[in-house]
Amino acid sequence: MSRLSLALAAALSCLCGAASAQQLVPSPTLDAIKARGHLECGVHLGLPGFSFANDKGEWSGIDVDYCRALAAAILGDSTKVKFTPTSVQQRWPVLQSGQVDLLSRNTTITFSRNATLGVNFQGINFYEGQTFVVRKGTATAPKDLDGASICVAAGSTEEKQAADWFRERNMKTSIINFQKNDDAIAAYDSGRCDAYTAGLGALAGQRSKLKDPDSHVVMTETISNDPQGPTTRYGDERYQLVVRWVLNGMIAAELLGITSKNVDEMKAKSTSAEVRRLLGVDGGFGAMMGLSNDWMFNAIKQVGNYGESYERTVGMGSPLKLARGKNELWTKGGALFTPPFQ
Ligand SMILES: N[C@@H](CCC(=O)N[C@@H](CS)C(=O)NCC(=O)O)C(=O)O
Repeated sequence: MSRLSLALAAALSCLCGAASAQQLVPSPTLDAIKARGHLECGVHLGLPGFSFANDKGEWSGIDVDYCRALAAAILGDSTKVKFTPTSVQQRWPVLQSGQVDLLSRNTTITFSRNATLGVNFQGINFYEGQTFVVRKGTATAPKDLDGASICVAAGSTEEKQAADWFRERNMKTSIINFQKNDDAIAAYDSGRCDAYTAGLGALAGQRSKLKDPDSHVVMTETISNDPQGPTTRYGDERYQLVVRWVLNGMIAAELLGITSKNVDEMKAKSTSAEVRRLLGVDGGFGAMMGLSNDWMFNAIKQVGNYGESYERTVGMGSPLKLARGKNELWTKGGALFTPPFQ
């Protein structure tokens, strides 16, 4: 190649680099978050392990952690989040109206929600499966519930799935729905229903809401596939990209062995191409989304990788003591997956 064409190629590649930095599509949501200085995160009303506020109003849980990681990625500070509790019904208008920037609230990804509610699902942070809690000695598996009455929160995936599951099996089960979930639990507790249905992970924490938790059992068999994850409104692709890739980044960090404890060392010393890109040493991935290149470094340092968050909130380091199961990395037999940081 002549010296001239080499020079031309070099000039063009510089131009391309510069052009891509300027070609950021507008993101009204990211602009609004930066201008107000905090993220608005819609969570559950109070579900131990997922999103739960203690007496001091401090939120914790796997869904809460995800919003903290997103705030760290966008604003550099995981504490810059305001949590808005939402019920099964309220969550959609709260998101659609722009009152929150996203839902991180045990919300199942389904076709009809995606197609008709103007919402997009940005990945899976928890594989849930629906089951039942019953009084000890009355039933051991869902198939034992013929003729039973079942309390459930109205407007939930559980309400529809229970109806489908029992109808498909010609079982005579009556589903009693309640506008408020805590009313459904209370009705079950007072003996109005033979069972209460919700997710297995949700029930691990909700069981503590019963007057005498030890006289009830949560079934181990599940009747559904309930993948849950962060949910955004239609529109604003660049913001959606950030929401999706922060979750992917937490999963990738676990896969690559990066933790909140070793992230400084990994950033300084790792020779892995993917680690270096994830932590902003190479590649300029943050800038491609209009963020600091430290976006995932901040999220991992301040919140941790997916596994750290899981253990602390719903796993063995928490009162729920849920095994990883499907929520284990796909390389270790689970279903938790991330595309590459390339
Ligand atoms: N995965 C379900 C979860 C719905 C849900 O939050 N259900 C119950 C049980 S975990 C609940 O606590 N609802 C709170 C409420 O609205 O009162 C969905 O997306 O519909």
